[in-house]
Amino acid sequence: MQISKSLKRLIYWQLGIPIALLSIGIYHGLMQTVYRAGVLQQSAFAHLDYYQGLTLHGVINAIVLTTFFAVAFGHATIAFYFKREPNKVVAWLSFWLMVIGTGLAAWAMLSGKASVLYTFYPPLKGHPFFYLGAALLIVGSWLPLFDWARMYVEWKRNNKETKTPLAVLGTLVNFTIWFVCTLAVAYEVLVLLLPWAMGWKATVNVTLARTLFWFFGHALVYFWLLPAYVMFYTMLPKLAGGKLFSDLAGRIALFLFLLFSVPVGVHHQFSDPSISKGIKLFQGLITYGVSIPSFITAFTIAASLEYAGRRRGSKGLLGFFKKLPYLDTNRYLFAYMICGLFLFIFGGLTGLVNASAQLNNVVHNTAWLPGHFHMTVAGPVFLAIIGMSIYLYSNISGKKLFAPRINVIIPYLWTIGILIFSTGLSWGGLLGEPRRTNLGMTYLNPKNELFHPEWVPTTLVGLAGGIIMFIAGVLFFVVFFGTMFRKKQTEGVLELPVSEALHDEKRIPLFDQFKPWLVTMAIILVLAYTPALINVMKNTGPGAPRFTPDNPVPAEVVKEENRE
Ligand code: HAS
Repeated sequence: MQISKSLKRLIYWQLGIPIALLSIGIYHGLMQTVYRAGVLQQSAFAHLDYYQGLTLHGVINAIVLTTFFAVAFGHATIAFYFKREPNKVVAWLSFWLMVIGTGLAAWAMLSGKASVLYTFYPPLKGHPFFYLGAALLIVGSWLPLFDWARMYVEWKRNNKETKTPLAVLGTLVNFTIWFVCTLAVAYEVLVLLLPWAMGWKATVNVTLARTLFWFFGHALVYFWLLPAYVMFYTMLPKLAGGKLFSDLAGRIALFLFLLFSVPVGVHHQFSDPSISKGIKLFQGLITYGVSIPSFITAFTIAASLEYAGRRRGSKGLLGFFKKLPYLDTNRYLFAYMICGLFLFIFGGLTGLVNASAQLNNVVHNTAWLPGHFHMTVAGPVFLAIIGMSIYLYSNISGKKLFAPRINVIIPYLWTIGILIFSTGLSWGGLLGEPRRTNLGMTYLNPKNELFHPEWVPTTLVGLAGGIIMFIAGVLFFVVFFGTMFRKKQTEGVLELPVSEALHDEKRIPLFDQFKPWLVTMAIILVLAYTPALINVMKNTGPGAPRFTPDNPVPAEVVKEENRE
């Protein structure tokens, strides 16, 4: 499909800016493994502090890259399936808000004034521009939803009996989750953190801020995941040479995400004393609920791959695995997606461990956690993002891929890196190795009385994985920017692989409308969060003053009468 120059330019910038920033994000990822393995035994390297680097790593990779990509991919998906372009004024306004927000936050982080990590927990205080930047990035990313929803309503009016394309459904579900969950973090940032960071308020309610953050924080992970799921359902079966096993299974999975993605945030607060056990149990159970759509996906995609393999003449129970196009340079998206799915088997299993309150006691705040989330967000999510970024860019620009053979091995190299890296972290986590700690300063420094020799092998394994991931990342930049600097060979078009369904079930109205699901979502949210918020307000404790990351003493003394 031909698209306008304006939409092409918008998509280029929305993919190009975060990928350029990713170079900083990936560098700081490598540095994390270096500090943690005790190779560096200092608080800063090249004038960048450990926590400053960790903040840049988390914010760029997990917030900026993922949000820009979700919007760019959303524009591409909606335009492709509706054969109409989104409103350009709205789309560009959204883009500029996101760019300005990113610029403000990047300035605060690079100047060392916001080393508060991507969760920006108070009482650690960042520069007000950091919070303002985050708010603008989020508000900017809301705008396209309203325009896409308008396009959907118009399309539906003329296509009452046609099933909404699965990719469109996935995009709308994802941005609805995003809109709902970001309301809480917008409140946290604008009402609690900004006035406190500006010095207008002396103290902040830490417990409330954390609870609002996690209302957003777990749904955030599904906002990262769903663009990848859209690709798994609507593109992967076609790329594998087969069909999607069941279209209805995809719809059910997506609507279940709408119900269960948000009301589970308390599972990040199992150790917070301000929330009672009953609420933790309830949200823990719903957390198992939110894994159901991923189990549905695992079986549906596995069945689709089996169908593809059998079509190509595979024999035996698992023979189909041998017939898949793992190294086909023309279908390189397959490689990016299958590697992501493979990693997600382990990412999902470790998530199920975290969700049990008892097991969570063992792993909370240990290196196990980054072990888990590098097999999720740095697994299926990251691989889908970089694979699709290069695919969209080369198709829309009409430029042939630079170094296609290298391109197809990048996901495998990355997967080997992640498997080694996450093994080191998970193993270390079970031995009590803390996360978010510059281990080289103390625990991994043999001269220090806190030296922990049992964490030497675990962090060295992490370092080995980190180096392999870094090499894969550099190769990706070579391919992406190599393609960008090539001459245009053909007229660029917006084309996406489209999988037919093997079982294309007839339209069931319940699975083709939003209203009943939105109402149910609201009911579950009220049930899960009203008691949690009542608890939090009851057990708040004294307000906290401002702290900086380098000092255990508050930045200034707060008089008793100014505490809230
Ligand atoms: Fe999580 C913490 C529980 C999924 C990301 N998670 C985190 C954090 C991040 C994160 C970033 O309950 C840290 C936050 C922080 O900084 O503190 N998580 C879960 C559960 C799931 C889950 C139950 N997480 C994700 C996803 C993420 C993500 C997805 C990013 C995208 N997580 C937790 C909990 C915590 C947590 C607690 C808090 C812990 C604490 O103490 O702080 C589930 O959604 C997982 C379900 C997934 C599955 C896997 C299905 C498998 C599939 C692959 C099939 C493969 C095929 C291919 C077909 C059941 C779909 C085969 C091909 C071959 C070649 C073999």
